[in-house]
Amino acid sequence: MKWGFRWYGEKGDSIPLNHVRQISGINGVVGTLLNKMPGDVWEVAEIQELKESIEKEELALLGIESVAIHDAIKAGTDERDHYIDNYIQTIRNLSECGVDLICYSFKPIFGWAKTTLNYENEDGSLALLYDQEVVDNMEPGDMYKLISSQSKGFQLSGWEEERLNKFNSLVEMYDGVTEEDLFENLKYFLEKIIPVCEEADVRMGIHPDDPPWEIFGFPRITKNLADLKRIISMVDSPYNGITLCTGALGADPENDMVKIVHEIGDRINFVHFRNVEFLGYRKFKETAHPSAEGSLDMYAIMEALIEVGFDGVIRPDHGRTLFGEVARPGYGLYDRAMGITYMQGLHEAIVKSKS
Ligand SMILES: [Mn+2]
Repeated sequence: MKWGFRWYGEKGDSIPLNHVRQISGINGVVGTLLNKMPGDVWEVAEIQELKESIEKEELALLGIESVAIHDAIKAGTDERDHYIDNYIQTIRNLSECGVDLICYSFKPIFGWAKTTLNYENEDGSLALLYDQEVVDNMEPGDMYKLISSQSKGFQLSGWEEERLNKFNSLVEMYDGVTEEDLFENLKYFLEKIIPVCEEADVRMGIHPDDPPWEIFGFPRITKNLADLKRIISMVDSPYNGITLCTGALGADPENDMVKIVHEIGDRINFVHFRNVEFLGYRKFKETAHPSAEGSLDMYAIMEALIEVGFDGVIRPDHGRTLFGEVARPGYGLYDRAMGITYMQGLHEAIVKSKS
């Protein structure tokens, strides 16, 4: 496995790369260009600049998350071909710079949602929490206000102000778009891009819904094993793969993470390793990575990944905010650094016990 760390760039991240490189066993970072809006072409010079800033610190650029999908593609409007062409150009440009992994999601309006970004645990650490009851008493537009009021000034992916300003037109755009339509629109997109990915040697990994159920009545198509199987069968290529996010899918106790790994293991192109604690029906909080801290059996998930021969990029996903650090919610340094060391410990123990 390649051990990665999500990094938002020199201007967008609270953590300098020379700190990231001190994490033991780290291979590189999964990067982004925060200034890019969905639908923009990522230019070679910009990607190259990002790559060089990372390589200067002896780290590799292991992939990009995310290259966001324009709403015209997701909603299937007349403009979609134009934006798919742009996406294809971005794939080619990333390939030219040696990037071979793209994480993306195909979710209308709300990419991810939490109801508290800075929930204070008893020990004073901060975590993200989701409570469906809070959402049920909100209007969709209020979710933007909630997220931006708790973002500590960081620009959170999927919650850009530009999107908020367009909120009403976005809602209109998705009016009448069913789950079936969304699947069809994804298929249309994949059929166009995957041949290019094969040629350019760039693997795609679709990120599951977070939380993995419908919110505010918008269709969701990456909620569970059945959805993921349907997506990988749309275009049967290893380049059309999944980002296995254990904390996103795992927030629904119905999703058996070990079974999911065993059933679609050969199509997992990227792993986000994260634990959550179930607090009630459709209520959960993000925890430290070890199994004992949450509701998921992280040992069993790591074991399953080893059993299916996963050898791609894995990174610690959201951790708590600790030790008084000021960080993007979920993306502090300390809990993720401890998380990756725990992951490497699990990996070493499982590999050695099997040999
Ligand atoms: Mn994730």
